[in-house]
Amino acid sequence: MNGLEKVVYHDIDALAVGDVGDLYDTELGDAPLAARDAVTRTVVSGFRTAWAYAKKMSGDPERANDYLHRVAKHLTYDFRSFNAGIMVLNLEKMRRDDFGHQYLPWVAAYGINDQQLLNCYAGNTRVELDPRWNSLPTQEPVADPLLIHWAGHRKPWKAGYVAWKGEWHEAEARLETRKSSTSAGLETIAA
Ligand SMILES: [Mn+2]
Repeated sequence: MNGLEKVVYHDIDALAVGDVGDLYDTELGDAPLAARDAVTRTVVSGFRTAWAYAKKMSGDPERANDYLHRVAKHLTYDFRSFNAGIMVLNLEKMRRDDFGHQYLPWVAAYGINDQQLLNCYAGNTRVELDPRWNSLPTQEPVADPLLIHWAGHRKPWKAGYVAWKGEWHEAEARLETRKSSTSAGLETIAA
């Protein structure tokens, strides 16, 4: 073994309300990662999203062509896209696939983002994560979340309504209490 075998990736616009240790325990088998299905209609089909990215490269048709060929060569069939905000990554598998050399350069070569790269890499070989581990209150009705992820432009720390905002503020308040008790503790040590 060479370093960590797996890791939980967690966006900063998200709040764990369940035990992330349970998320870490997700069985990955030989899949490169676990993530949940995309919800937003425009990114549900992996191939459709790849075409949308290629369209953005229309000023450079050679680059767009190269990108689409790479995707089609790597993934035989269309696949359901996933949201890359919360993932369990199989680092052992990604090292074996030489992800850093074989796939990461696609970001610079084609101007795609992390989510698009990981979708092109994993295709339909990912493990499906319980959507409650990546509940998306800006995109779907949410009940019983384990991890709340405010994807998109509406954020709980900004003005204006967004569902489950109260949970964010409660967590913020808990953090403030912890901060003040920690500094009080440090003062006691200093004294
Ligand atoms: Mn996010």
